[in-house]
Amino acid sequence: MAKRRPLFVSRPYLPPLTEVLPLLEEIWDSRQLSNNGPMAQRFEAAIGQYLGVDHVSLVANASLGLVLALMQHGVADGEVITTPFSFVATGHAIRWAGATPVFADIDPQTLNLDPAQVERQITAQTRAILPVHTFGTPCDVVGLEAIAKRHNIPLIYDAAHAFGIRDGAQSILAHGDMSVLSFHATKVFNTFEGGAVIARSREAKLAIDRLCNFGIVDETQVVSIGLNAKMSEFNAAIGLAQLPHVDAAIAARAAIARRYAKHFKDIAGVHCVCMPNGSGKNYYAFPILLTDAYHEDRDALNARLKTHDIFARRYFYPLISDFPMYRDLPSANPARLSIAKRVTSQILCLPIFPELGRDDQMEVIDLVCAR
Ligand code: T4K
Repeated sequence: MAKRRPLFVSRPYLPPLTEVLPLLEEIWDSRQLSNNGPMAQRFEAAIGQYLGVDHVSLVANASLGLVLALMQHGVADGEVITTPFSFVATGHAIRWAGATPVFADIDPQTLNLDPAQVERQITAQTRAILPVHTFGTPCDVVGLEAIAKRHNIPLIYDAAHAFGIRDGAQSILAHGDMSVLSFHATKVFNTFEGGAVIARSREAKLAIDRLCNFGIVDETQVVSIGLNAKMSEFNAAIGLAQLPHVDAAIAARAAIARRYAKHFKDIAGVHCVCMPNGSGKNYYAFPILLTDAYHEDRDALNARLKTHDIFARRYFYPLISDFPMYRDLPSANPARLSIAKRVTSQILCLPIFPELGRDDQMEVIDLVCAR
């Protein structure tokens, strides 16, 4: 098979165009392009059924979904405790919702927020906790829930990476007060751009739906200062066409993850963060940590891969707390984020996507394993 160059960290899965066109014809016929039309309603029901959750609100992207979820929990002028080891959208959403992020350190195994560190950061100003299921690895939902309950603080999960993740028998999205998924092009399941907010009750879902549509209740009533965060009919149609293929796409990712894990098992200094261990995972990313036992540092390996036109990515480097708009916050002090600091200097996400060919992957593996 011809090698694919450049080789990027991710490449979107797309359904056959022939399966999309009939859905687009329906949109063309109806002339309903947005505002919770028939395609969005069908997709909302289908995605809820697939994920095993009841109260789904489609949104234009996860960033807006996070803002809506935080707004709904009244965080404005308060503090929201979150992880510094995430995509910058996590921090920005807190700011757009009118609150100040407070960073807490992460667990060295899961790379997710450490509940003990979260509890140390709780003050009278804390309005919510916003953990991330980083790379689809479930947070310590039990520990976080106990803290949230004890202090009566809402728990909102950034589940941008967590499509289809299960925690035992149930969806990981069943935890916390709300969870927010991303359906961005780079994700396990994509609608080009898109996302969803998962709520615990019908009332909470309706509140998000209203916030998503300017706060409108009906033609004469507007009850909140909402946004326009609606998913269009086009994106919903893509979602409907993608859904029948997502299990196969995840299975293809799993095979790729297994091959990486097998080859890296005995390589000194290469630690696989998400060891493939069965169902309930989605293999969104394949992050490795390069420790001192490896013969070069993370940036040197990344540069070496680039000379072969292979573009791995340092997700997440820099830490959110190191960006200029956050680094002066007291909680951004690197001395208090020692695990996150170490992880951000060691992390590298290798290419993983359903259509990654064996030869291409073997070249990545050989380059990582080469001395
Ligand atoms: N919370 C967390 C924890 C997140 O990770 C994210 C997003 C969010 C919230 C916010 O979700 P959204 O509002 O986006 O729904 C990418 C994505 O844009 C972003 O969605 C994602 N996380 C983040 C981890 O990765 P970049 O700036 O690294 O993307 P970019 O354009 O460099 O793409 C990465 C690679 O993917 C490219 O090298 C090539 C490939 N690619 C990308 C796109 C967009 C394609 O092959 N086709 C494409 O259409 O942020």
